[in-house]
Amino acid sequence: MSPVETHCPYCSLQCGMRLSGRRVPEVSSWDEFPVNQGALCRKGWTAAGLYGSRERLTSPLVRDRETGEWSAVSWDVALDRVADGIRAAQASRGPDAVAVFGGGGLTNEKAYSLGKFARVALGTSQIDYNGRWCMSSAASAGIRAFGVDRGLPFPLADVEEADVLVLVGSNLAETMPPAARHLDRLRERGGRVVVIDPRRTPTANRADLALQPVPGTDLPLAMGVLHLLVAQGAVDEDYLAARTTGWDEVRESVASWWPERVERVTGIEAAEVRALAAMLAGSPRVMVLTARGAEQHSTGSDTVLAWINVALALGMVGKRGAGYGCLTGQGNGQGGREHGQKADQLPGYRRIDDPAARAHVAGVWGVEPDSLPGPGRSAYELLDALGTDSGPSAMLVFGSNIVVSAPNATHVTSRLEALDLLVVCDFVMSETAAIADVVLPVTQWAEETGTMTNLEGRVVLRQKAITPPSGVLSDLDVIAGLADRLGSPVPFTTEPEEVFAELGRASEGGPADYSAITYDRIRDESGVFWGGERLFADSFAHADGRARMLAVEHRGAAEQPCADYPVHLTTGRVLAQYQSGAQTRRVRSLPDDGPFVELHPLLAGRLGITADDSVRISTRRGTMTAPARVVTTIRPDTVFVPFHWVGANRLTNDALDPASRMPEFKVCAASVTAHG
Ligand SMILES: Nc1nc2c(c(=O)[nH]1)N[C@H]1C(S)=C(S)[C@@H](COP(=O)(O)OP(=O)(O)OC[C@H]3O[C@@H](n4cnc5c(=O)[nH]c(N)nc54)[C@H](O)[C@@H]3O)O[C@H]1N2
Ligand SMILES: Nc1nc2c(c(=O)[nH]1)N[C@H]1C(S)=C(S)[C@@H](COP(=O)(O)OP(=O)(O)OC[C@H]3O[C@@H](n4cnc5c(=O)[nH]c(N)nc54)[C@H](O)[C@@H]3O)O[C@H]1N2
Ligand code: SF4
Ligand SMILES: [Mo]
Repeated sequence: MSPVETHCPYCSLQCGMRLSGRRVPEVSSWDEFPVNQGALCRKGWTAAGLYGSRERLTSPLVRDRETGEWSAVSWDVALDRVADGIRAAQASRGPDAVAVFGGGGLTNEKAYSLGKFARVALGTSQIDYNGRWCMSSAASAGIRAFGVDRGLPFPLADVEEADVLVLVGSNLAETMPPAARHLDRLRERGGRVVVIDPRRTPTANRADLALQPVPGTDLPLAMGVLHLLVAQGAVDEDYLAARTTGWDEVRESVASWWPERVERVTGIEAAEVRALAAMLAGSPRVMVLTARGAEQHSTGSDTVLAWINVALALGMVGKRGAGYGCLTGQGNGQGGREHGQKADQLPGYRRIDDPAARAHVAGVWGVEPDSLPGPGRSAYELLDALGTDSGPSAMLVFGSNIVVSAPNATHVTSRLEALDLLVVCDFVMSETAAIADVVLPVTQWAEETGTMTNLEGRVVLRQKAITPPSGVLSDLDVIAGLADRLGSPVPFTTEPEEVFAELGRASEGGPADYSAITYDRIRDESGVFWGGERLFADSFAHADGRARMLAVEHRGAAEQPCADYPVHLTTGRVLAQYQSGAQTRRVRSLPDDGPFVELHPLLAGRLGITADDSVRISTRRGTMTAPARVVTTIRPDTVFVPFHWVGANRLTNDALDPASRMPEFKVCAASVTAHG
């Protein structure tokens, strides 16, 4: 049998790979696929490891609440039980008594079906997903500034053509390693790389200028850079006049951000701020890319707007090898936010409160527009409301391990436990599945077909390569089975290519229009970009074709260090683990060293901590202990904990960005002490 061309089960690069084998796939390279050209990171090479795992779920399970015991049941029994629970909840408290929580790792077909299932079969407004914790701040800023949200509005390889690349809060050498080659090529060409991160990461080791700000201060840094660009006469007035609105207010807003003030707020020396501005001022092609370091803040969307203002002021957006982009994170981080699993959204990136959008989508679905619910709660607000008087009493989870990855996780876990019914679809017993009432075992990655939209807006096809074990069904089967039991007014198809065609019709005419994309075209063209390869060359997506420059203000992190909690805590990723670790912690060939606390020798010395000592770290919300890693690469006032294991999120702050509802994963106030 010839190998199947498909894509990695993990991040938004969606590296192409070939799979052979019948029950356990074997990974080999697919050199012709343009995004990664055969390169994979360690997680990609070992992705098949999950198939040998004894922890694979192959039977529906129900848990006895009294004894905590699990029993294996048939699919009919399990789905009947879920449908009964849904009916009971909705009978007493209305359609919104049932919530749905989706994921940015789901294929477009699943995300679309899930959104339709919630609105049509359940009639609930209460649906949102983990992408709210991923790139929602950049999405909200992109929509406001450009009128459309596509993570990178150009192919990733354009990065190589920049003269200066500014990475704000991205550690791509560890989070999308095959992408790091673009940085190397850019530098070989004589271009320069700037990395802004409180830690000197492997990405920063590839930089010509590495700035280490206090966490949560990327916004005033951008203001300071723009202040200097104005002072130096480096802004492109012709571009601003022809292609933007709002420049006067923005110029005014940066007037008082002189470098010494920036230094006081960000901890970056005034001379370094000047060095950055000078580098940008003289460069024909400047590209700014943000990632979670800049975005996962209660000020995240304004921070992105501040950096977009820098790129616009230099006249860079729409120019090849320049501009602004967000490095989306999850496998389908882009497509997952386009087709309706978001609380305020219908397929095609349409708004659920737009009457024309409701009429179009209802027409495709075969229901009355008035039957569709309105917008629901955002991810964290939804979790926070579970089991309360006004919140849902039942929830279905598809593709998220909330217990590990939600902020203020002890509180969130208690909300999950307060539900009358928690249903989790997964292929392993994740920490969230472990507290569910019903666990439904689903097919994974190489066992099923579906499309993903990568960080460039390129729609790619994951093709089924191996036979699933008996006893599992796909998420699409689960959705259709429940819709049927609940007496849905319209049927749900389980054939991915048919679902994709329907998604195309539902998205037609919307901002993210997939109507011209087919599986065949994806196969023939190495993926298809929605909206075209490069956006913004001539105009932006607002009605007048202009970008909006929006003045923002420095507010700072929601929680500032104080006598009791004197250091900044930030969180993030390591190369060998993925997200909540539900998948990668079960791949035996990947190192699973457990969590750690990264801190500077100056801080460690003051606290009497040496390498590998057990450290207790506490915030207003919780405590964890982990071994110390004493490194000179982090700011002395900041500690870092990876979030792939239970613990980090017991500490994190649930303060939300007012526009995107993104929680402040990347900064809170903590105390650190030697433990035991
Ligand atoms: N190995 C691995 N790769 C992944 C993932 C994974 O779990 N593991 N997940 C995927 C997903 S979903 C995502 S969203 C992406 C995320 O990709 P990245 O955004 O690159 O990853 P993070 O580690 O969350 O954050 C990046 C950096 O932000 C820095 N940082 C912390 N606070 C601040 C701040 O206030 N300002 C600035 N400028 N920087 C700050 C951290 O030190 C960290 O090095 O990775 C994707 N790829
Ligand atoms: N402190 C801190 N917390 C964070 C972050 C941070 O930087 N710091 N980052 C945030 C970000 S950017 C993200 S994206 C989230 C991610 O965090 P999670 O939402 O927990 O994401 P995953 O760990 O990918 O969880 C996916 C779960 O669904 C299962 N799964 C995978 N594919 C499928 C599928 O197709 N169908 C079904 N039914 N199940 C599937 C997996 O086995 C796993 O249990 O974490 C957020 N939490
Ligand atoms: S970079 Fe991302 S998509 Fe590529 S192999 Fe690694 S995890 Fe998979
Ligand atoms: Mo993410």
